[in-house]
Amino acid sequence: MPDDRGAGGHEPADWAMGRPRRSRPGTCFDRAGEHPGAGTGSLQEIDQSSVFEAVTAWSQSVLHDSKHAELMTLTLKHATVQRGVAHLIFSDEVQVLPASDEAEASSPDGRFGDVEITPAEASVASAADLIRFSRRPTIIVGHGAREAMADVVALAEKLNAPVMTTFKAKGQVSDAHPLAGGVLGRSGTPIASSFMNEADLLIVFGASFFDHTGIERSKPIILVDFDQLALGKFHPVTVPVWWEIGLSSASIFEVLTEVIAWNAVIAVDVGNNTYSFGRYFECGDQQSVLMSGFLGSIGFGFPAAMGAWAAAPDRPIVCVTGDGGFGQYMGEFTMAVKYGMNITHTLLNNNELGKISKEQRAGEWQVWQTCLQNPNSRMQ
Ligand SMILES: Cc1ncc(C[n+]2csc(CCOP(=O)(O)OP(=O)(O)O)c2C)c(N)n1
Ligand SMILES: [Mg+2]
Repeated sequence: MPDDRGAGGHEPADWAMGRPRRSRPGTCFDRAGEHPGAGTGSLQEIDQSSVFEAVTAWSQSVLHDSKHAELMTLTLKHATVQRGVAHLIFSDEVQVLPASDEAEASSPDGRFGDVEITPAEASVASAADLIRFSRRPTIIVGHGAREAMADVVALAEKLNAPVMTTFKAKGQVSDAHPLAGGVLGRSGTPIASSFMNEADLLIVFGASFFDHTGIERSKPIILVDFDQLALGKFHPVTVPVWWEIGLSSASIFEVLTEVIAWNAVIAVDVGNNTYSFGRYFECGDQQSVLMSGFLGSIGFGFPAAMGAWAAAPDRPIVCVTGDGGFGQYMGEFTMAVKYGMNITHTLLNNNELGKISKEQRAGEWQVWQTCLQNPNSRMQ
């Protein structure tokens, strides 16, 4: 087996990191395939392409004069986009060939379109109506929601709705959480099935309707999934919502555009969060924006908001930062509390210095030392 790096050393992991969370490339490398002795019935000769056809999303033979780096790139692209196994077949002769000096590895940059999925307004409106008129909404999460649990739990708390999981999603919500309903279905708990019986609306995130789970299909169901095929796969659901579970920055700033006061002073920081603000927030003509000159200093946002609070006592003060930038001046919070500063802070927490990760990827470096461990505390 060849080393599992692309020519030039881009590991498949780099691709995974450059992609949305849901996509994990599955790549597979195989020996044999097309070689000079092919067709002569030589030892262990099998037609690899046919054997693998049924179980791979994509399969290619690598020949001695193939564009090796490009094939590797395409393999990772297929694995990522099609979310299946992409397969390269190497004959013995090819796998020992030295890479040509001109062979250049590519990176994920420029090879994928933006895949952020914004749900259709009509779907969101129908889902919101159902939620508004339900008395006992109940949330069911599957494995597909594993990386969006903070948002799901926040929704559960807002609706005061129990959260049950499929068996595969066990542990995605802590059993110590007051709204945790445990596992649903054949491996589940009696309390979960009683929640299911009592529910007048099921809000399902990233779960397949596998029999084992026993989601009651006759109930009104809102189903959210990024996979169009998973929406209503086995039977119709009341409101299928095609959406990448979790919040997109576009949707956050769309909401902020609606809720931030017409005459607010808005202090922003530096980082991806700020670029998203620039791209998606729509300013009114009486709002003022404060930002660090040349987007120079992270940590600017919160102290700037405090300054604005002192300078413009009659105006609402809003602050938008990332977790990295806010963390730099988190101690200032004590001063804001001391003087009762009425500042509305929107913190876009991605547990990383997101802009730096992005720059590292753009420079074709490994992403390193950019993840953040944020304190898990409620401030009052
Ligand atoms: C004082 C200072 N330190 C470091 C930097 C380099 N820098 C620019 S953006 C950024 C990351 C900001 O992370 P975060 O606030 O979490 O925002 P995100 O990009 O994740 O939205 C850093 C460290 C800087 N501009 N200023
Ligand atoms: Mg961040």
